[in-house]
Amino acid sequence: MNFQYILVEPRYEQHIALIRLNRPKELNALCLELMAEVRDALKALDADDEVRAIVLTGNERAFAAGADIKQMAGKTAIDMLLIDQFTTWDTIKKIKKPIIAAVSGFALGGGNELVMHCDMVVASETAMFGQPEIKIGVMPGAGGTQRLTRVVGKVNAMEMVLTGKFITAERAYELGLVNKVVPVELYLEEAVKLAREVAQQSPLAIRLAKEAVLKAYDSPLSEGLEFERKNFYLLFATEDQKEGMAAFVEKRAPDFKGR
Ligand code: DAK
Repeated sequence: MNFQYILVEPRYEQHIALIRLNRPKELNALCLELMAEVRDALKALDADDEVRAIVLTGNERAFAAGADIKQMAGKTAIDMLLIDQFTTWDTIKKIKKPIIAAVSGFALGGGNELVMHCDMVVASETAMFGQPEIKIGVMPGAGGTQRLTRVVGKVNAMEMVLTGKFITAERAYELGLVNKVVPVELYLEEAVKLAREVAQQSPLAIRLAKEAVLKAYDSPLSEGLEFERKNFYLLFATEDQKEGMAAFVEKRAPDFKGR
């Protein structure tokens, strides 16, 4: 897959794909073209049967320092409306395969929002997270006020969104924004390790379980439980359920086929 602003390795290793944001001079600022490439790459990987987990990363200095301010600066409200970036972000939100963010350096504004679109996050000790939009006269626009608040709670979200202050990886861990914090030389490796653990499971079970966890974000408990129940029953229609349980009984490793 050839792109201008990202590097994509669909076969990074067995069942694991890697997407690397690649505008290093601009700290991976998320220009519209880059976001469109991320969307297209994710869609292609989602449709690729060989891929069971996707790792999304930047470089050591920056995951992404936010939307491209230079590209946005002169825009009017109507320009922004007509550009309709929400469709791109909504497509990313709907990717069915698990996405693991490997974050080092800055994850700011839209960068942090992109991290929050991922399912798990491994951060390097040098990672900094923030929603600094307030400092340039705006506010988060890709779910920052909503997703952040659900994860870190009202007062912490208020502090980040209203002051624009960055938080460290350690603080992000305390607040539940990231799964683990590791030395900088290990962040990608650890994210891939996590991807490997996910990729060993039944892809169908992973898909329905991801769907069910995400359902908890925007539905009352009773509706979420109902949804979970249906997905649970559905998995008993898969060959992987038979294989997984037979393997347990026979004391061997399961061989999941995604059927
Ligand atoms: N946009 C464009 N260029 C950026 C950038 C950004 N967000 N961040 C950094 N750069 C560029 C710098 O301009 C500089 O370019 P040159 O001057 O060398 O040409 C280069 O990257 C290196 O940056 P610095 O020289 O500033 O490096 P420092 O280490 O001194 O500072 C920094 C690093 C990350 C603290 C600083 O660059 C910074 O504050 N950057 C801006 C962070 C920020 O405000 N981010 C939020 C942007 S607003 C939406 C979806 C998403 C969004 C909105 C709507 N919809 C779906 C509707 C998102 C909005 C945002 O993210």
